[in-house]
Amino acid sequence: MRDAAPQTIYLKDYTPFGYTVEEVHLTFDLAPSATRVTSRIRFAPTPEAVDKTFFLHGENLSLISAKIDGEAVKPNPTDQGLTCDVPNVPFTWEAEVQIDPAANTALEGLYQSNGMYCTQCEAEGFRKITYYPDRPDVMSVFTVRINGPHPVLLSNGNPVASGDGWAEWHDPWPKPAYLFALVAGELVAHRDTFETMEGRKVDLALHVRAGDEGKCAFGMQALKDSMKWDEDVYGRAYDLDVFNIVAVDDFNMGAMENKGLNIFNASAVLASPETSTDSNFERIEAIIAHEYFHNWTGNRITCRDWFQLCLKEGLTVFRDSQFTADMRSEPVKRISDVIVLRAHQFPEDQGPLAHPVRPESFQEINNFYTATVYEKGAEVIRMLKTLVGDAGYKTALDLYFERHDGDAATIEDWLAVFEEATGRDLTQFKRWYSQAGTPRVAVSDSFEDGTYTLSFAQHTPPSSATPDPQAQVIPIAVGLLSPDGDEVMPTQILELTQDSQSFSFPGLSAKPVPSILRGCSAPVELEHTPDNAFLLAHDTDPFNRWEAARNLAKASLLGTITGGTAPDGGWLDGVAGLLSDDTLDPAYRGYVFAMPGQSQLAADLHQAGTTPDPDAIWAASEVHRKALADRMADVLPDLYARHQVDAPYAPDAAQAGQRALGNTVLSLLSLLDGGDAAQAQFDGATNMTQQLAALAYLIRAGRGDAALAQFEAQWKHDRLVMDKWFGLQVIEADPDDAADTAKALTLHPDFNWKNPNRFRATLGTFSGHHAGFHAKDGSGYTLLADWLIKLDPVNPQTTARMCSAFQTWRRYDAIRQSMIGKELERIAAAPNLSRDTTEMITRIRE
Ligand code: 0A1
Ligand code: ZN
Repeated sequence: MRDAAPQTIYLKDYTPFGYTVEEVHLTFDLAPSATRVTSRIRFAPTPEAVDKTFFLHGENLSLISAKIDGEAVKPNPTDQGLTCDVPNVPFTWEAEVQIDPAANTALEGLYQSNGMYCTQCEAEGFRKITYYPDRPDVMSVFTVRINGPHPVLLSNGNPVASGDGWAEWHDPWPKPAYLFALVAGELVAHRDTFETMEGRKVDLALHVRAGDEGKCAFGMQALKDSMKWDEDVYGRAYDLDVFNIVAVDDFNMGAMENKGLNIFNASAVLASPETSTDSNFERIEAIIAHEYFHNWTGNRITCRDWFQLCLKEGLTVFRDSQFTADMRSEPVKRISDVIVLRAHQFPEDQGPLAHPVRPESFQEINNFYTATVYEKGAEVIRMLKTLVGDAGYKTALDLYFERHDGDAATIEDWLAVFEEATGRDLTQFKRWYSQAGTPRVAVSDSFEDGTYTLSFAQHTPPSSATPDPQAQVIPIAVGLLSPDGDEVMPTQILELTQDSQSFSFPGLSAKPVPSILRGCSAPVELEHTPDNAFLLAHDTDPFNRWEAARNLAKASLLGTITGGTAPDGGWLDGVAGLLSDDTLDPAYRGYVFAMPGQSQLAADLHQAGTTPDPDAIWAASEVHRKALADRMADVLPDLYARHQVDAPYAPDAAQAGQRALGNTVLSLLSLLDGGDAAQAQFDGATNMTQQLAALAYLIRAGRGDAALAQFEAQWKHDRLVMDKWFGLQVIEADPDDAADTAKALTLHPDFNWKNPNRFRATLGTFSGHHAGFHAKDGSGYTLLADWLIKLDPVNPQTTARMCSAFQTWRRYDAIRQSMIGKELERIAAAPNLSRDTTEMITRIRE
């Protein structure tokens, strides 16, 4: 139910809880609609506390009884929990509550998924399980007893004892309630062991539904690789005797780092060559690493309050990206991270949902698990490391772990260890945490008497989140090339700290060609027209070489969109050359070919003051693909043949790169042969990467029907593969058909809209089909709004996240804006709209 008036919470209002929680004992008597939760919690008043209010959060709980030191008490219910008169000395609080997991479709708190019980407590789900000070700065030691007729009964920490129908767990590490977890059900385990560098033998288990046993081996290996990597690179060892992972079909996010009991969306952990693509494998490896790395960055050191979310998320994303770069290819990982940053974080930072990496207010914290907190949060740490160097970073991190182990910390604590470890003043750098908006950096240059000068001017567009942005510290990695293509100055880091600043490079015999912002050394946008054709041919920095190809493609596409010009010959020659250059990593070449996404082009047009026309963007993208296929027609069959993998399938970077390039080539070939090669690949495919890519190109070639039916018959039993089947039809539909395709799929008997994965596969994918979603007649907007209104009462969190599809609405023409405006109004007016969705729609409409 909607709160009477949604409350805004401010960082500046932070006050500590007036009590410490010395220990927590929980007993669960599981029953689908009437689970009893009994809590026994030892509280002690904090002598120095200013606010002694004894307030416990609680939502949707039926209080059966409450006692203090064994005496029945009558607490006072409030909107969001209860208050109670308590003694001014340590005391024991006992409560029994009843909850209804079977009716919990929001998937927050204790809920059921296919009959199995599981929990999701981050951010504020624990209050739906029992009365508790549900805030991250309250940390305690939990002992949990689960009573239920289920073969598998799991909670955090180490197993203490178990018998028929019960199990007891004890977690010795103090933790906030958001890291609590419980799982009960009929699950099968894939087991292994790991010995830590401290000599601890850890029993590892991945618990899955019967039938999924064959999809566990990769996730288990990824876990062991992560455990080893965190020891080798960060010196961090695991600290319990067991580590459990559970796969769940119904889950709002990717996964959750609960202490010793990570709970995963099945799509983020289950993998087999037949059912998962190479990209799925890579994503799974990264998410397993991410959740595991949280054990130190998030769990051992947690956040003081939810405003500090980037403290754990930015750092853990940064760590998982380092891991992937080490396991696979560093340049390829950097390119794919930057693509994600630009596609998701930049639009957020440049639209109505803009907020600082550390926000200063919120209504619903679930709405702040954003690309800004996660991805920009990781970029900020990457810049910090660039500025202080590898050794400074290591010293600072060691100090962070040593000083703050067991703490609920803040960004101030984090920056302080860097200041102490390196002697650097980070006052100005801290603006990266407090200012919203993507800085824009204009570049100009000159050359005189052998001295080359580069000048930069930075400017962050003001927003309602940050009306008066100040200059940031921007590390700009620069290299210089001679006119004949040799590198005359290897990468140097220039520190831009002023609004405008110049840097000089003497002793050069000719004006060099600069390669600026190598490796995307800061999350900024450059205003600069580099010599892209030259850099594509000569740059030594693989990121900027890719960037040059992308800039050429962008300029060519924008020319076609706004002026009807033909695809640029320079781009065609450059890309064709790289695609055939066997000295380059195939995965990298796959990225060099990939053109900017259509929504990215819409952003670029908007930035240049042109209203984007989604149909024109679509058409120009098609023309460019065809032009590249024509340009390479002679070499495609041979390139395709040379990038087939004969060896047995392995999800490693080398094979994945071969397949990625082979499939890129197949996509071009399909534009020339009407899909014959794609049909052959589909018919002979022995793994999902090959099968799904071929299916996509068959749909694009207009001959996908038989293959789609065959695919459905083959994979009907596999829900994760069927998510792909739903999504692929939507994303590969022509713009005119996309809404109808998505709508038809919502009528399919397997469209279970209460399952977030299926909902996202269909409607989330649809909102990412740029020209389809923005169809002229507004049918796309209506379709999404209808479904968001329907989903909101069932699952507010997933609904709210998907509202961001509308965040870029002000880019488009007046007619589209008016149609979207009406849909936003319609959503806002839906009866009992959740706090989550209300906040999102209100901000988007601002
Ligand atoms: N902390 C988890 C993801 C997560 C975030 C929020 C959730 O509910 C609001 C649930 C899970 C991670 O970063 O992996
Ligand atoms: Zn995380």
